[in-house]
Amino acid sequence: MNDVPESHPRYVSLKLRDTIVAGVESGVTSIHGLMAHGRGEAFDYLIGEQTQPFAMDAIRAGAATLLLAEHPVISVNGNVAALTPGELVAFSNVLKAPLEVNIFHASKAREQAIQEHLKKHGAVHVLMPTTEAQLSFIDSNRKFVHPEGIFHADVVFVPLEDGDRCEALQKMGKTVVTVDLNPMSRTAKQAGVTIVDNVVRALPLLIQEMQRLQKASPIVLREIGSQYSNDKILQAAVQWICRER
Ligand code: PTJ
Repeated sequence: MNDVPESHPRYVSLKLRDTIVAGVESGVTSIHGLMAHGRGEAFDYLIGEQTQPFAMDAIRAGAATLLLAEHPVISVNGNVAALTPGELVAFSNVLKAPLEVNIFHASKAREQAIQEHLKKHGAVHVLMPTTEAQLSFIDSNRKFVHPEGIFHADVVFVPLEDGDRCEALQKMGKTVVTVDLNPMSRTAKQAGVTIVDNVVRALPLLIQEMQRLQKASPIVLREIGSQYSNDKILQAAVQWICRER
């Protein structure tokens, strides 16, 4: 970004806007991704553009859930690929889980662009959608998955998800951990763990938390999961948004 000085009070937010615009220009992000990003910006403004305690609690539960998983998979769409490519690769290495490209707005070219973008940031292997394996209960492009990836997974990390696939994954018996700045979205309500935070802040914290919990016993991890209530976390987020200012 050349025209906005670092001292600008909205610098971080404007820099993220530039990153998502660059994502569209390079063919990684859908044009619709700009609208999704704007929606996210509005909610981020309302939560104070900082990671709040309800997000930290969800990050802890999300880390425990992912560490307990037998076949965790990280689903990547055009927005997340543009905003956090390096973090996604680091996350995949720490969790020892594959990255899988899965997009809502169908485009073979964009799927390829996302795969190449992740590889440029250090990913060795990126799973791609196939027609061999399809999710039930869903009609959109997101039903096309990889047989050894999302199709086989018991826990799926799906940041900036659409509610339909979240519901389909749950119906197929999979646990969903999501990141969504809108605590009222269908995804936020459907997921097992919803981190109400900006993905650019949440991912590094989730990686840190997984590293911290990596040596914890399954009993400790299960205990973290059993004490967690997604409904309460979403309520806390809504109350925080509606607080008196
Ligand atoms: O690459 P594709 O084709 O898979 O498309 C990706 C988008 C994000 C465009 C697509 O999944 C979509 O349309 O999503 P929605 O239904 O608009 O939902 C996006 C959700 O993510 C909204 O609830 C936003 O508030 C939220 N969101 C947007 N930006 C961020 C975010 N949450 C966390 N961090 C963000 N940076």
